[in-house]
Amino acid sequence: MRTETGQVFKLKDYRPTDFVVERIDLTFELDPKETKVISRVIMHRREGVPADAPLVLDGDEVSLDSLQIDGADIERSLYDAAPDSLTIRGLPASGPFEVTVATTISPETNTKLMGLYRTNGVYCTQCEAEGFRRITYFYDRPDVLAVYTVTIIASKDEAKYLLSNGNYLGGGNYDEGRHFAAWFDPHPKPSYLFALVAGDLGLVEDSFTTLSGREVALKIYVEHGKEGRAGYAMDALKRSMKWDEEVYGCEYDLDIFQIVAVSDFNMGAMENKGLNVFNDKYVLADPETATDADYANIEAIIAHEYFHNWTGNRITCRDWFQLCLKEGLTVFRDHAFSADQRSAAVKRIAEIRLLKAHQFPEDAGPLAHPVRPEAYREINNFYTATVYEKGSEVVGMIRTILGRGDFRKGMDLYFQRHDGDAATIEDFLACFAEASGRDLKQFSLWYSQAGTPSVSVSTDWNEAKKTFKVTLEQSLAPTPGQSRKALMHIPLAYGLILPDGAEFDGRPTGGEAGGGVFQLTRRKQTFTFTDVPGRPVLSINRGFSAPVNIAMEQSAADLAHIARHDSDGVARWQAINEQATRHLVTASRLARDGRNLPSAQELADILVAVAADESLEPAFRAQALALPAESDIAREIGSNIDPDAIHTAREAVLMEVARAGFDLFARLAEGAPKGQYSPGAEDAGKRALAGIAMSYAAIAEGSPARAKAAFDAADNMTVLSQALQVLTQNFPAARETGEALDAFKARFAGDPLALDKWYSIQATAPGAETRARVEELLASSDFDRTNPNRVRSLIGAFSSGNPTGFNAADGGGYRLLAREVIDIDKRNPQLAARLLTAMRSWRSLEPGRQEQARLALVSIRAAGNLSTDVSDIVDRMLAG
Ligand code: B3K
Ligand code: ZN
Repeated sequence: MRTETGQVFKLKDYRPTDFVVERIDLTFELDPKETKVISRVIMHRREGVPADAPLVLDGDEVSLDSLQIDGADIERSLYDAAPDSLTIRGLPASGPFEVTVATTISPETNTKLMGLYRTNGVYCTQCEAEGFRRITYFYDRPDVLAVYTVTIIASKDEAKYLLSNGNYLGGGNYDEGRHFAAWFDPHPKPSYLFALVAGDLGLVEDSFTTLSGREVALKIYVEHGKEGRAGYAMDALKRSMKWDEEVYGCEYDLDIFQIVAVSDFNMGAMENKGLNVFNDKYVLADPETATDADYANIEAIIAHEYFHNWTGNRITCRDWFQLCLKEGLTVFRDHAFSADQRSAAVKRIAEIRLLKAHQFPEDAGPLAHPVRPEAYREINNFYTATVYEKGSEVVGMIRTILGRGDFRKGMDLYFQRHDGDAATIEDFLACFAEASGRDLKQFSLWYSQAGTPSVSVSTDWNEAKKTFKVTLEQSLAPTPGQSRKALMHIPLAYGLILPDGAEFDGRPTGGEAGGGVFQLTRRKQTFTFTDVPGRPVLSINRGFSAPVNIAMEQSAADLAHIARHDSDGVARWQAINEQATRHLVTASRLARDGRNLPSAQELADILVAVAADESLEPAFRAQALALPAESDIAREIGSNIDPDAIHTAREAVLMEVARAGFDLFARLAEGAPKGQYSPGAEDAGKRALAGIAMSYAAIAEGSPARAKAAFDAADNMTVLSQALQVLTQNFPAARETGEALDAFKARFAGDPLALDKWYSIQATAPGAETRARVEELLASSDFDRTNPNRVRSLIGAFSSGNPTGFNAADGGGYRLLAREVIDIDKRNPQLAARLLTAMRSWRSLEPGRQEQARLALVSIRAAGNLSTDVSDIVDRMLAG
């Protein structure tokens, strides 16, 4: 294990390398235990660097076999080889030279899934962020761009396909039973984009003709027998390629684009140049095994990785502090793609839900960090909702401030000016400032200040003068390492909805507010509208134009007015969701204090009316019916949280809504499309509405019969897993008899991805008893602890998707997670650290649970021998 040194890397310490890499040739002789890697690097000393400065390359658990300079063995006194670095002295003061480094690595015993490893007999790499240094000694940092040639030699039986980045050069027989292949990638790239895959795989092929007529071969490699499940991914890839040409003018730039699906992968996927490697969960789909949500994820992630070709690969990051430069921007692009392919409003609602569920708690707790962090101990811990999701929101705000035209000009300038660069956030912002003539200095604080700003909103209607005033006041609470905050530039989209439902279109005085957006730049600003014909209702932060918390006393009648009349579908949902949240927060507080719960009749009426409104698209109605999750309610309450009280309150509301709309729900539950399954948004929306209606109807009936019937009749995974979920989570008796669970398990015994759902559904059954079931599943012989998807499906689902089970008052859930994190950390630190972040909001729990959580965290720290990944998370969570 890499020793934890406590070393902190800082943005302000950035400096370029002493040597400039020109090109690299890699040769791999693959072997499960002893893979030989030869790296030949041509480089030269950077101008101005002292002639005695040594070359220091990165390594991680690598050992050196031999080292040559310009083909000659180097004197022993001129280099030091440690597992984590290679230092070479006496290199030429000027002119190019060649460094040849030979290392041996063991893919089979590489359980961290970083560098070169084996999954299901397939050799595969993951190099972002710092995995390349586990293959050979190199300048493993994103600002070192080089042209790569790669030769792979392997046994023909073991590895039919030998793949790397770029275009195929050629290959053939090598020696007894072995063959080789060579690849050349003409686009200079950093080492984190290097990839190699070798194995016996099934292949699905297609092609795409680019805007300028270039024919690109498209290849998706999957496990044998799963070729039939790659069709949707291929289709999503072609749509992505076309979309990027149409919307951004970005064309693909190699002769071939390849995707490999593997079953052991630490994250979703990886955008290696021309050779994306995917968690097979985000490639494989057919109606029988994948849900509508799986299809939507596949579409989004295929697009995301493909879009990285321009935002990430052609223009990469200068250093890892700039991670959001590629991630936030690429998420922004994949969101826009999905919005275009599906319903934009429904897509945006899902994004808002996700942002609030994952990013807001991160920003409010001990792991809060700016979108562009300024320091890290372990970069892998910064692939966060803040960098990705908030990073995307920040790009969205640039578009809101500039308008679509200037935004596009800024993007064009960015592509044109920085193609081939390792760029920074400053470079990015400068393009928009130049293209629009706007000063984005204050706006740039979104990149450096952590925390979710709050905006308090008050309004004042003067009936006599027909004026309407909107006063906005911003604040931002301290976050770790940032006690004082500067004022932000917050673009808040708004609308004034008149009594008759029409929108008032006059402009206010008091600040910039063009295009229906208040530009809040001072602490407090009042915008005054005149000649308003009647008392308007303010719809604020429409479409969630800024990732902020809005504090506003808005009456239920006003929210209902927005929900009915707002021209923006997202704003209508926001108003409905706000009403539901308010009610649930109040009810949860009362439940915590042991008081009677308030009637939810008013809320139920609103939800039932929306559900019944056939002028609205089914997917929207489904979103409106989905009450805020228990974790959403906890986030809104913010402190002294009692998950059991929240659960009780929410269950009571579910029951009231279910009873209020029973007849409607029973009818809607039958509304799933019949016949041939289509994963498209329209049918998916109908299934979503039918699914949630079925769960309400079953709740109202208090009987599992309806869900069991749905389970038995299901002809696709969306309906099947939804039914199993209702049975298992709402009807403990059905869970105990295990009839449906057993049937599901037997049916999908040979299908790990489908079986993951079986684990998750059980792990998220509410109540303290679930922990015992999780322990049982953990102990069963078919639970594979080395497969990240499986681990996440059980331990991850339990700890981040089961508020009452995981937060059981006796602290048993925390102890379970601590024990597993300590164990997993020995093999796969990244996975362990990620699981542990489930506890990031521990300080907002009521005192008893808080103490149990603290003890569990302390026990992890006390375990010793932790990876940098886990100790960084645990230390930050306990700090302060
Ligand atoms: N860039 C990769 C993530 C790499 C994570 C490294 N710990 C996937 C993506 O965001 O597209
Ligand atoms: Zn990405």
